[in-house]
Amino acid sequence: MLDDIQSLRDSAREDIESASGLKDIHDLRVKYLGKKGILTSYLKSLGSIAKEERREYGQTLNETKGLIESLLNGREEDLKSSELEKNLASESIDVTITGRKIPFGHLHPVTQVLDEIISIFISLGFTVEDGPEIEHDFYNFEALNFPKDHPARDMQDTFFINDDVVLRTHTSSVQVRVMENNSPPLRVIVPGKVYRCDSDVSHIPMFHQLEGFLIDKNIRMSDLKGTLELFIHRVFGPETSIRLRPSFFPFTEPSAEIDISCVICNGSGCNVCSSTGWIEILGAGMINPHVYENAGYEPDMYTGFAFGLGIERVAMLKYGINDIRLFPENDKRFLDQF
Ligand code: 2U9
Repeated sequence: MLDDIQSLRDSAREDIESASGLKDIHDLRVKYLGKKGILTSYLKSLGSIAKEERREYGQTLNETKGLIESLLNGREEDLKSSELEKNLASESIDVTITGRKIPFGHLHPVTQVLDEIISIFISLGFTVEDGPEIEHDFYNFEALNFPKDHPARDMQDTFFINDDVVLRTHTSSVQVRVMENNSPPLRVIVPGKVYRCDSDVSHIPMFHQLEGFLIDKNIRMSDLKGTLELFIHRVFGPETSIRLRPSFFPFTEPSAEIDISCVICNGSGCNVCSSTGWIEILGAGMINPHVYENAGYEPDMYTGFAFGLGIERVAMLKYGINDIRLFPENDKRFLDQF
């Protein structure tokens, strides 16, 4: 019996010394110490040993188990550290290689221009308001002095939800809501999406607008001109000239289109300004007294100016873009340039 155990020890030692990897160690642990392992089967046979020999035999088996375990653990450690040495020798890190650049995203060019314009008006004391894009006919048209069946409604290429509800064609609808809930003095801008059924190189069915107004006592056309000239100088530079041309909007009287000297050719004439030297950039005017009445104001008490501009149009001029449809297309090759 004891001879068998000695030869078990010898064969275990030989096996463990010739193990060449961690997988071998695992297999040998199973072979000798596993549930069905050689040593385990010896331990199970203890019961059949004569009582007087059992104690010594059991003790020898336990010592053998301890020996095999420590041989396995020792060899395992040796193999692990030689594997580590091997890896350290073969894997090297070159700390002088330049790092890989992580590409950062950025805001959409329309958002960049919108943010710039909003911050200019905030610096002039205007507050920013927001409102529904699906709007009642009253706020989008009626209150802004577009009576039902008035031809001026045709200018707006409206998307109808039903006879009384539309996708807002301008953000001025929000200003009517502001007037209903507040008393002058008011200095408000409303940036946001608007919808018109139109599509070509200079029109898209959803675009961004910023409409603004200022209402107080004794506000005059010169206040309108001074404010918008300052705004234009901040966006396009102080060398930019402006001119006012008479126009018509139902919600303002008198009304004007505001042109800037061409930012491309400086007024000498190019295809962007159709050789006129001027580019139309804003609509504006003094708020029509009917709008005050519709909002429940005393029409003789206040005066005010209002203005509106398309954000994509400003972005096109700033960046020299010739097709407005590029903005909603979201082609990364286009967007990456801003
Ligand atoms: C209230 C009363 C009047 C806002 C105004 C314009 C002139 C204008 C256009 C510019 C280009 C819209 O995006 S665009 O097509 N806007 O010309 N907007 S005055 O007038 C208001 C606003 C609110 C209560």
